[in-house]
Amino acid sequence: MDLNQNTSKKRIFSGVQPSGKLTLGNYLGAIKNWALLQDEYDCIYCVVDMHAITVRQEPAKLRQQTLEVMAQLISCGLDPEKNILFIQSHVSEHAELAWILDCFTMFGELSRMTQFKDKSLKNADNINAGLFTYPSLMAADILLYSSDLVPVGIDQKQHVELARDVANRFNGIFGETFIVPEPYIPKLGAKVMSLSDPARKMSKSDPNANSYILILDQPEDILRKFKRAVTDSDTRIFTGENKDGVNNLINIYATVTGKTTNEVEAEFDGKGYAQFKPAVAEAVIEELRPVREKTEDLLRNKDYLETVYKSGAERASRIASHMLRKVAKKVGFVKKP
Ligand code: ATP
Ligand code: LTN
Repeated sequence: MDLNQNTSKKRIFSGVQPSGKLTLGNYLGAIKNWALLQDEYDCIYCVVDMHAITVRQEPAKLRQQTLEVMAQLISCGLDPEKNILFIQSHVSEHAELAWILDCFTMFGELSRMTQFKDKSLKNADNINAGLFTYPSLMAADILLYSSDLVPVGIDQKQHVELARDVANRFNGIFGETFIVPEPYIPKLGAKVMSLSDPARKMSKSDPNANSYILILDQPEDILRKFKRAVTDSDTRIFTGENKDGVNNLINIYATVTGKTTNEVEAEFDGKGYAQFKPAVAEAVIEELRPVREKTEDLLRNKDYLETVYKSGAERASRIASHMLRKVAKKVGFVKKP
């Protein structure tokens, strides 16, 4: 099935950076929930390798991670027939529209982006122009597809708001061209915190490998990481203030098992971490097992994977090239013969 602009369904677009291996946070907070949207919406998901090179990447690793993320989108439940799944660098319209949007995005706006400020601090020796104009490329990703909704975490909301401002500015100058997108925070979905510093979110770029669970982690690693997870001196299993570590583990267990926080507290009433931590690990191991096995299968079957991202890029390109032609005409470029 091809997604087309005439359907009454709203369009969803989101991107994942192949800047590392996907974590339990990416899975529970994002991709697992995206799979629930595939019947109700027209969904397009992109592995944003062009965004990833705004910080230094090892080429061989970037290639492998890009394929891994693509495989994981599928193994987490995104059906390649129902969703368009593609790799950003395969659809050149993204770079082309990004350039045009750069010329409608103000230096001051980009300077205010908190991700730019954070990443500049973290990569002080490589504050490149791509890191600065990252949000224009993201705006291009979103606006090329007339996306209505953009599922993102709270950290990306500012970028979606910038995409809205740029869309409105362009529409104001040239007439209705872009759909003005809304950030979309799905109702379901958990914020998963770091296992070593539960005040911070679990993140694939964290230098401490014990802070995150990877979707591809082996069961013994998952068990070891949960056993080492930081909790507090209170040995009882219940949620509360200043109990970030336990709150996080209870939240993970509840999300994976479908139980409420109260049910989890009741289940472990009178029990300690020696019982609770392995139970959380076990639940996560069983949740991730089929995803890991399917990913491993897909990575062994590179031909199938290639068919998916090739057809994804073709379908994406049909939509994107139409929009780019419209934009090129509006800004005054001569029609390509
Ligand atoms: P990085 O470490 O490179 O900043 P990340 O692991 O934080 O990456 P992103 O690639 O920025 O993840 O995010 C992909 C999607 O996963 C986003 O929608 C984001 O909100 C979601 N996500 C990432 N980490 C978590 C988390 N710990 N809990 C819930 N959702 C998360
Ligand atoms: N910046 C996002 C990834 C991303 C994205 C997008 C998300 C790139 N392009 C378009 C939504 C829509 C991130 O780091 N999570």
